[in-house]
Amino acid sequence: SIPSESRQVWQKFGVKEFGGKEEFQQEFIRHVETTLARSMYNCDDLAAYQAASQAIRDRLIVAWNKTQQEHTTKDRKRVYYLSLEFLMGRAMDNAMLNAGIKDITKSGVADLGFKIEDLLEQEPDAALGNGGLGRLAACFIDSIASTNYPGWGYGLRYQYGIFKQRIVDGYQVESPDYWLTFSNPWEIPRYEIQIDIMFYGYTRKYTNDDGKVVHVWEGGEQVQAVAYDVPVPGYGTETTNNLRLWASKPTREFDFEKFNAGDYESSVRESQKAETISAVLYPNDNFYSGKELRLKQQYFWVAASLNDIVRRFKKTHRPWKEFPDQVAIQLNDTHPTLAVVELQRILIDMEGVEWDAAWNIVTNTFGYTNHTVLPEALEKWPVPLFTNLLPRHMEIIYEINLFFLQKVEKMFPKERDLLARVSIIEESTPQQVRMAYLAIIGSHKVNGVAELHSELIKTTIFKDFVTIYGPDKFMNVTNGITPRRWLHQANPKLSDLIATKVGSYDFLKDLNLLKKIEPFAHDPKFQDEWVTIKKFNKARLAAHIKQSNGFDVNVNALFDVQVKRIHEYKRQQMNVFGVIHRYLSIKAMTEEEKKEATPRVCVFGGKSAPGYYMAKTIIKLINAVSEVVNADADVGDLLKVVFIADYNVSKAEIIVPASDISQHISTAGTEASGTSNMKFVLNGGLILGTVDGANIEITREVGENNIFLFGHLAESVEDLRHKHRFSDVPLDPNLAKVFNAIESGTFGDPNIYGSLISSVTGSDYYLVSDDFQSYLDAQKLVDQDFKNKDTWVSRSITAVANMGFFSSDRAIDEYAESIWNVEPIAME
Ligand code: Z16
Repeated sequence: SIPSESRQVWQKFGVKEFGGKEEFQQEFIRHVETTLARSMYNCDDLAAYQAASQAIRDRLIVAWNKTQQEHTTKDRKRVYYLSLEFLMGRAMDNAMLNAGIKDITKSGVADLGFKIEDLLEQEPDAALGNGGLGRLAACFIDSIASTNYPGWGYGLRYQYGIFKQRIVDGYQVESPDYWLTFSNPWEIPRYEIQIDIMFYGYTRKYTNDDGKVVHVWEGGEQVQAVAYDVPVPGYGTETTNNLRLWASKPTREFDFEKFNAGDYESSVRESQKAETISAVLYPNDNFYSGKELRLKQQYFWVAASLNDIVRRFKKTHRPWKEFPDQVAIQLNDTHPTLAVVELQRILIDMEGVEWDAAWNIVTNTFGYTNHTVLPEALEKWPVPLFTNLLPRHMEIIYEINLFFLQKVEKMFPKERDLLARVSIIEESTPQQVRMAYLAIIGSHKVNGVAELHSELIKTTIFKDFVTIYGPDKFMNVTNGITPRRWLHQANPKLSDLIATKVGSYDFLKDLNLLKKIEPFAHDPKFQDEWVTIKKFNKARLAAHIKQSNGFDVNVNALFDVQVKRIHEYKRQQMNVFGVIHRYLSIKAMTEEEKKEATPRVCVFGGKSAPGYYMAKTIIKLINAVSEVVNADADVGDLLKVVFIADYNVSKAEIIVPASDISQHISTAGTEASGTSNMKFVLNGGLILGTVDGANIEITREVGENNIFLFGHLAESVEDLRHKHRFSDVPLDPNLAKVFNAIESGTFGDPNIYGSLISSVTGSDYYLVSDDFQSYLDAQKLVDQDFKNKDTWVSRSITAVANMGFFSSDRAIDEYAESIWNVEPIAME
């Protein structure tokens, strides 16, 4: 630490946050001329983006330093959000808005000859996630900072984010997303924070001088974890939290030996192998694939994070039993479940804590969030693979399981089957480690992400654990979204309009204040402004479509949007079948009837996992339908079909504010929550959806007149599936017409769609046929209601006014209060 006489010099020259426009410009030019070694003669948009982001970065770092110092000094409990995905999107606009410096920078760069919008476009998305789960993590860390909680995110610094999607001949083609081509101004490399991580090797035990049995794990391969810190600025607060992402690097020892022996090539190969651990994000959403590299990623990230957390705790010199008073760790899905085992290992093997005391600490530290009930998404690792990669962890899991099963047997001595059902080890060939069970047993709270979903996990996949632990261990925290990005940033005009009625921008911190616009739902002037903004946002999307797809869409048409990962359970196939049905209806219309019809633009977007054949077929069908429909002169403006390639966070910011209707039409009981449903409604679009996930709570908040619901309820799904399996269920007649059109070659070679059609005509697992008529009825209602502009806009306003509950700030407060037991720290 610095001697006190030197501190004065430090204080005199300590970096301050820039205040006004001129200070920003000074910093901007300094970065152009020194950081980038350029000048006003060769500064293009990219260089200007880089210079502006450097200036903003400096400001964030000042606030980051101050926050971290404050949190360390106050020494209160912190929360750590462990997520294998953080789907952050772009950082610059968010940083400016949260720090309240957008006006300064905007006019600052304008004076220097640049448009801020052009600079923002230069930034690549940080696309370190697949979909809802990753974006939720991004919204959560924004809320944790904005509500002044001391909290860090921990994740992996993938060199390749989710793949980029192009459409070639109607098919999805993937290419790598190497997003770090230009240095990333939003990260601070911490080369000094290096943590050794081991894989493989063997275990051995010995009795030490005190007669204690000590377990050692040794002889494995080593890699190093290097920290990269991403500042997370809160909105309207100086609090700037940290997202720490780990990158894998070879350890020095590991290449030295071979290098010295002259075997340069293989020494380099070894080091490249180490770097592959954090190289690429697995591109599956709601699907588990048991690859060894994925388990390596999980352990690498978990071990580095826990080492970091434990090191920070040890600096406080508290006894171990106080660990849960200082540390809360949230497991975002089962991906970080190894953390439970790793903490137990650190405590018993490295720190000499007794098993029971250690296990108490562990279970009081962790909370586990479940995001799905789909069986194909639940992680199970084959015991042989696990034992080979992490031998000591496997031993500890056996111990955890043994103690747990002994407890269960004592509680329910007569229930022999129960033990097999709840065992962490599934007795299959090979045996499997059930990660969700391990996460439940290792946590003090387990939560689902919307009410229905939280009920479902208690009555289906985790039923036995409710019997064992009682219902209090299981709870619901309905997901939320950050209104900063999803209203203020994506839809600045709407945010400004709302502010005129609320009287300030306070609704961005207290979203329930949106209620204040409800009295204006029928106010003609307010309605007018509302409609004008929606039209502006539709025109902005239309311009994007023109640029990316090459054709015009009518902004007066109803914009009907379904953008999300492509998955059979999300039922994009039902949507496109509905579009075909609409097309066939239009073809059968008289000119008189056409005048009465509501024109539609059907927008699709989303990525398929590269190996997901059925999802890829759905994309192909959407594009085939788009080609035929858009070129059909009989149809004209009545129907346009658009597939927007490479759907990502920054595209969502353009698409979401432009919807009149968005579709959230999963088979009831399959979508845990959904979060884009919240984003669309917050931006004045209405939902066409099933009684599933958060749609149910959105209905409760906005009122059932302001949402279009259809389809069977979750409670009927099992029976319906049973009927399909054991009897002949006739195909819905309208769907039959659609299939006839496809099979007769209306959309090209019908063979392409054979398996897609037979998935419905066969077992129809997702109940497309069962829900189809109800879906068409709801669509018809949408068409009719959209013609009544007055009621439509008042419904839109009323819906937005009642969306306060869906702020991720509310979700974070619930986690903080009932799971983490952490409190906000006001900055001094
Ligand atoms: C994911 O995005 C989700 C669940 C899951 O098990 C894995 C992934 Cl990658 C999604 C849910 O499907 C969605 O309903 C939910 O809103 C989201 O997680 C956030 O909870």
